[in-house]
Amino acid sequence: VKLYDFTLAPSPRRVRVFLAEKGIAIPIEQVDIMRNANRTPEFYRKNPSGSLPILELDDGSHLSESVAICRYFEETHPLPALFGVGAKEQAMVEMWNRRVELSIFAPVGHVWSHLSPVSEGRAKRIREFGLIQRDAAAAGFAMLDRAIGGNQFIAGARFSIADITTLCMVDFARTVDIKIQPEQQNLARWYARVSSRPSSKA
Ligand SMILES: N[C@@H](CCC(=O)N[C@@H](CS)C(=O)NCC(=O)O)C(=O)O
Repeated sequence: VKLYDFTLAPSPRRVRVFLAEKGIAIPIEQVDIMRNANRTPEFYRKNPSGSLPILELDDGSHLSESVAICRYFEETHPLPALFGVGAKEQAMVEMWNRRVELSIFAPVGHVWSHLSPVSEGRAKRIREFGLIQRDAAAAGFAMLDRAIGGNQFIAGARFSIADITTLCMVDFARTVDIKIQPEQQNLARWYARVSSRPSSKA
């Protein structure tokens, strides 16, 4: 197997952190998406959407979507369980992972695309849309802070892919100046806990 990755991008990082938590080491090839190295006919054959991460399997087939890739490794290396254990916990992990992806990660991505100087010239931008998405991301941070409460991890007592998604989102959000607010102490404690794990360096 081989992972197509771009170190600076948050989605492939989700897979790198997941692999680090599992103790799995695989070959990694960098693809510079800022230079559109992913927008080639050859690359579209690996993933029609052209986005990273992509996992190349030994039979020559390709998997994309970070969660699908993580699910593959959850099946091949079940321990430690990162998608929850048992019906309720697995559903909680799914709930939080989707919630963070759809209601926070996506707006942060839109802020990057529509407002960041780094993404200027890549695609049509609408400043007003970016500002609305910035508010949506901020509301998402407040929601997360309320939800975490005194829990150790996003989906409850066990570290999961929902923590990985949130970690990668929070770090990426910082690049567009969306930060954990001083009053969001639950979120701040969670961030300190999760970013001190060795996997966060992946
Ligand atoms: N839902 C996808 C999102 C993938 C995605 O948006 N990847 C970005 C990097 S974070 C990318 O490759 N962007 C470059 C492009 O689309 O040209 C996943 O989780 O894998």
